[in-house]
Amino acid sequence: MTINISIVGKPNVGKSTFFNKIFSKNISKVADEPGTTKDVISESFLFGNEELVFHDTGGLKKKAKSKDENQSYITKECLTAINNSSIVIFMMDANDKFTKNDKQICRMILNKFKTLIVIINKADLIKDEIKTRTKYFNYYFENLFSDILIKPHFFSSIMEKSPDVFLRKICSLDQSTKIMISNNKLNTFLEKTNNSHRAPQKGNFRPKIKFLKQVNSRPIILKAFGTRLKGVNKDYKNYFLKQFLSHFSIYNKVVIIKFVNNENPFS
Ligand SMILES: Nc1nc2c(ncn2[C@@H]2O[C@H](COP(=O)(O)OP(=O)(O)OP(=O)(O)O)[C@@H](O)[C@H]2O)c(=O)[nH]1
Ligand SMILES: [Mg+2]
Repeated sequence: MTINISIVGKPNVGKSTFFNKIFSKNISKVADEPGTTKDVISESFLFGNEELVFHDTGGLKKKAKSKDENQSYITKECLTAINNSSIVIFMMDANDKFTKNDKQICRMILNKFKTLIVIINKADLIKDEIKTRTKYFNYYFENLFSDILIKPHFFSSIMEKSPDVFLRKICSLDQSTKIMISNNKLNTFLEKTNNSHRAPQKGNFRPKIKFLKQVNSRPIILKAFGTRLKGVNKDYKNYFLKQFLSHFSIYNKVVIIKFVNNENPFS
């Protein structure tokens, strides 16, 4: 199987250095100035049974700064690479602040149902303690992306020996998008969740999810059937989704659960 992976992020964060590191060759031009990569550079290799195709893209800039022709070309090329990939690596500089723009880019990637891997590069240049920076980035990914389970990875594309850990992660994340979970397993999960924390009462009634069924993989979509489900509030939906993600160990991607007010899923 072929897995397409795009490496994206702001200019100069080290995308091309990381790309070259994967292939242990200087394929993509690296320079200490933003705007070095313009055209998407693609290269592939076999990792186990998988053909991994990496796409190194030019740096993305905030909309206001993207007016010039050069930048709009880079942005367009980058978006095409994202659309053609199932996995997107979003790279940041470890000393950078997490901005609204970073949030928007990650959200855009997730909304396209891509698997998102976040790499905080240049870890060797961290001025604070690594613990402080880990807390800083974890905070944003836990709080701004409350509908997915994701943890950023710190890395140094020039100091660390091998990016193998990411190659293994890519393969396992790709596998996890193909799953179809049996009704049996889903309903064991449902019973456990209902027993520990059922949806709160709305008016005189209490919603009850009675049956859970996966209707699609890539993206993973589930239907939750039950009574009075229109009364399930947003907090409970988020809670239920998070419980689902951790129970089935689904990381780095969006899962959709549709609540269907219907007692009998077969009707
Ligand atoms: N200290 C340190 N420097 C790094 C690291 N990764 C990349 N660099 C340096 O950062 C600069 C930019 O690296 P590039 O790989 O060209 O960055 P890029 O993200 O591809 O940049 P654009 O193509 O302009 O978007 C170069 O001087 C690299 O040597 C790292 O992990 N640590
Ligand atoms: Mg580059």
